[in-house]
Amino acid sequence: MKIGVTCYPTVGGSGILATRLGVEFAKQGHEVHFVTYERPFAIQGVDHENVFVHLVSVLDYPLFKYPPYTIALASEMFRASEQHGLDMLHVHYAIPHSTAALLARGMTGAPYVVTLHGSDVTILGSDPSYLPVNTNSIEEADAITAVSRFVAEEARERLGIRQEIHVIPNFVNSETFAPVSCEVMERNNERDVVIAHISNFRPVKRVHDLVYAMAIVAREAPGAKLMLVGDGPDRHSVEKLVSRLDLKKRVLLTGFRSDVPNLLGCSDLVVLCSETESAPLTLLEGMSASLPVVATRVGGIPEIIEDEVNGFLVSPKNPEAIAERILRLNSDPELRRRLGCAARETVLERYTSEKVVGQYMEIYEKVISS
Ligand code: GMT
Repeated sequence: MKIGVTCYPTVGGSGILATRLGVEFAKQGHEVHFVTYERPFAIQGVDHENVFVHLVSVLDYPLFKYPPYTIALASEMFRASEQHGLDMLHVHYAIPHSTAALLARGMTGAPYVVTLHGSDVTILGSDPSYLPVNTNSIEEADAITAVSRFVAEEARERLGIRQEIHVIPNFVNSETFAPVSCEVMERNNERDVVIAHISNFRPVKRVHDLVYAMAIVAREAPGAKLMLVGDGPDRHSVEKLVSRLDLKKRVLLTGFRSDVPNLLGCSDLVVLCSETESAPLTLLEGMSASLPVVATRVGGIPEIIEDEVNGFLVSPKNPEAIAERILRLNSDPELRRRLGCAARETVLERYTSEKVVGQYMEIYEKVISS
């Protein structure tokens, strides 16, 4: 099969998921053509057999305040389809990718599948500036998928989508994200925990809540450390808060890291305190590494975490609740072990590439043959 894939190549989980999925199909012998404005981050510096990248070039012109990216993308989709005889397009994140795919299908006849990831439905997708065109471009797709039941329900409620939406969860490579011993840093206090948070530091992640929680944790567990991995708009203000709360010795901001599996090997638990999430990859990665997780009871997270069974759920915007769960885990290694094992079991049962990738292929086969 020849599959065109469009996503945001260098920001966010939707691009990572799209690239992971494309690479999995390429490994199975399919031809995968990424149509994006940059080479997708996850394949930078790596040449995969059967993987091709078509870069979208956007002509700037003094007349434009906003260069029309959607037209440039649709043009590149058209070119890639014509030159390589693509069987279909799979677009991740509806805005503006499904609109470009709809335009391209009008010219080539190639069907398109759209995967809804989160704010393409909620925050952005339902904003009046995008709503009618976004809804129409999703509704017109040959198949629609969503990464959680939460996103599917939001698409029905907020966008009024009536077509069937197939819920296909996000996935991890359970061998890449496996329990490993700590080799990349010194663990000089084995008694208190190392907490990991990995994100793009967008306001929706509420990283400040975790820093406030850490101030509470530090009073009872002076050896506990927090490792904040990643970069993004809130990083600077988070750094300032760490200084203001006198936590510089306890909180390490690593910046962006490409060796997350190793960092998880040096961690005892993962915390995610977002105000909304559809199906966070970082949670699945921590769970796959057999770590207990503390996460907010928002969006699609309760579809993954069962409170006190394979992690802890807490209410959002509540540093005290996060601190309380961290302290419980800190003082009870057996609880950490039990939740961590259950977390890995959950991943192996439902969220590995082996369990998930085939669900997309079934959809592709249906849209191509109909
Ligand atoms: O929707 C967004 O805000 C951005 C999007 C992205 O591109 O990273 O994130 C969403 O998609 C990811 C991949 O499916 C999910 O892991 C994230 O939970 C989801 N983010 C939100 O819903 C905030």
